[in-house]
Amino acid sequence: MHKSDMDKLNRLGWQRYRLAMQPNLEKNAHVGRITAESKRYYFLSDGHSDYLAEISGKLLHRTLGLEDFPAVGDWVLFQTPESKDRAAIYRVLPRHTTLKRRAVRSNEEAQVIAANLDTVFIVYAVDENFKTGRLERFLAIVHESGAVPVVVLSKSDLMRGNRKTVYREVLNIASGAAIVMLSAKTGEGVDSLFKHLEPGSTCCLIGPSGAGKSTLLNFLAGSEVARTADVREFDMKGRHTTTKRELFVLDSGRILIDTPGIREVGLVVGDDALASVFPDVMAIAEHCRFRNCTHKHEPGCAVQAAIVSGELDAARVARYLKLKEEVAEREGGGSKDRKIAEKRHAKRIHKAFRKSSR
Ligand SMILES: Nc1nc2c(ncn2[C@@H]2O[C@H](COP(=O)(O)OP(=O)(O)OP(=O)(O)O)[C@@H](O)[C@H]2O)c(=O)[nH]1
Ligand SMILES: [Mg+2]
Ligand SMILES: [Zn+2]
Repeated sequence: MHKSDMDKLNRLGWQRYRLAMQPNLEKNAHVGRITAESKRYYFLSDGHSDYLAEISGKLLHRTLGLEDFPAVGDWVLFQTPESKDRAAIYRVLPRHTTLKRRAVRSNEEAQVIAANLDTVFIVYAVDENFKTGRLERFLAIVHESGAVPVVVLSKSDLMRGNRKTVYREVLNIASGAAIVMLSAKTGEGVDSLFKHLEPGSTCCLIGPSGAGKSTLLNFLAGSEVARTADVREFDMKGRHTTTKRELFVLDSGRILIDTPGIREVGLVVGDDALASVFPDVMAIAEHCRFRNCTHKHEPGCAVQAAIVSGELDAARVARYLKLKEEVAEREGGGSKDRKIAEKRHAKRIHKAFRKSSR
């Protein structure tokens, strides 16, 4: 790769990726990064030009599940055939980190939200609707991804409750993740975000719809790069203003990925990620009499004892048990996952054949 090409790729975060993964590339490989995806095609950039792209037949044959398809943030190799107006992606380079959740309507297949992230901002609004609801789920998928989670409490200008109380409530569930409270309206608190956003690093914004992800992105970009919508426009189901995942390179050299609000955060995580989210529960569970204690009704259960003594919050333990069950269920259903993936694969190949023989 020419040095000038490399410099352009570095704008997209290539340097960090190269250091982490040391990809072994052919000399003339054309490298790009996926900046957005739509149902049938992708947008990618090599730092110099933007391309509309699709995956090559060769890559299609090798994809088994949704996870094998390119996702926003992926580094890919591509060609630009003269006969076609779209670039062809023929390889997805190994991922440094992968943020995943279970696909909507729970057909159990994992879906990649974004790849090659350094940091993930989990954005929650502390306005009058503030609830810490699915925060532990979000934290779990970030821990599993390998990226660093930061809890961003947005809309601090609309906070009704006591600042300290809100902060403490989040501190109790954030399991050591950094917490930043800010307002993208007044700019208050935004400065302390920058230490989690090194130039050249990639950060993804996730959280419920309406939390203020795109507004924060615009604030950091210094211009309206993403569309936002007034909360009053939200219906009861929550209106999803951002409809696709998209990567933005800011003038400051920071790379941010905006995503649509997530309602269901189906877990695709292992026990380790769960343990990272609930270190307090795990530490106490060490003292249960039985190693395989379910913390529900066993004699000598240290977790139940800690609830009684007030050391652990009963609601938090209940959430832990629920997530643990979900993780175990998924692990048991692995073969089902594969069957669904195989079926899809066959269907996809069939379709591609029909298309090419037309
Ligand atoms: N007062 C106040 N309003 C904010 C702040 N941040 C965002 N908002 C408002 O909240 C509403 C939703 O903001 P968006 O940025 O569109 O939310 P989002 O998280 O991107 O939503 P989706 O794209 O649907 O996931 C808009 O009306 C914003 O103006 C803030 O810090 N203070
Ligand atoms: Mg948005
Ligand atoms: Zn126990």
